[in-house]
Amino acid sequence: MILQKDKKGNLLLPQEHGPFYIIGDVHGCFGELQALLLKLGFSLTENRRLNRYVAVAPGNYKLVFVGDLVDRGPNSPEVLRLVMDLVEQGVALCVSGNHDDKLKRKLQGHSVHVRHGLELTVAQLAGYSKQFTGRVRQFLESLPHHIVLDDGKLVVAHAGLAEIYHGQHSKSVKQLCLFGPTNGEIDHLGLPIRLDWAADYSGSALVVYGHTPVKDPRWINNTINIDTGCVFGGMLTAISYPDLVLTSVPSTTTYAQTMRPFLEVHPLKLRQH
Ligand SMILES: [Mn+2]
Repeated sequence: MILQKDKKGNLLLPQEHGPFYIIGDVHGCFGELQALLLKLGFSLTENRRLNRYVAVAPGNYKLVFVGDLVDRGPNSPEVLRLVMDLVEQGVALCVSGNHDDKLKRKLQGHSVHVRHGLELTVAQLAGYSKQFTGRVRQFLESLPHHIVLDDGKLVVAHAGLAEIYHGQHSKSVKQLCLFGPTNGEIDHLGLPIRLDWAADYSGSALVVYGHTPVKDPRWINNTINIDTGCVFGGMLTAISYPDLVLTSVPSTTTYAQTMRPFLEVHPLKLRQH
């Protein structure tokens, strides 16, 4: 696979037409990720001699992860190992989520608040070699904040992205991709108030994203949120592209309590597929 970047380093893969399976926030739910990949028809083995996972995709499908591979869940290091191996093998692409970005800064030696599940990831990584954490740091540093696929018809960004920023690269676009727009205010739980960019979206590209847990995958305009809160006791969801079929596996247990309630899907805004 040729990774094309524009002059400013943003990842463009317009020649990649799919088909894809795009996967929502995993947050260290390794067992559920394995179960979802099996359900999608991937075969997954571990080559112990090379210490690598090997996946064989059904047909010519590739995986695209919307980010937030880590934190809160039971096994972030193995999720990282698997996704890193699949990206190396050309079977998967991945964009950065806000949790991945924070782990990257932690591994780079920056001072970050170790909370919101990062404390679990740090403890889990303590059982791994320095070589492995170095590989994780390099991998996280390589992740784009969004990717443009299929001649611009598909955009994947962790928190979604308004059309005017598709293919753009700047510090503020990166912030939007990782966190989504906020209005600068704090709610009663002390969390930033998130604005619903998707409600105003009228772009022609399909935008697939995660970040804000929803009870069911949420279509609004030409966007879909597939973060169905696996780590919070929901489901891990994939959407196929271009045929837009949803596949989910339930989480085994509630690994973390969400401070925000899951967003309910507004029936009038539901798009049927
Ligand atoms: Mn998340």
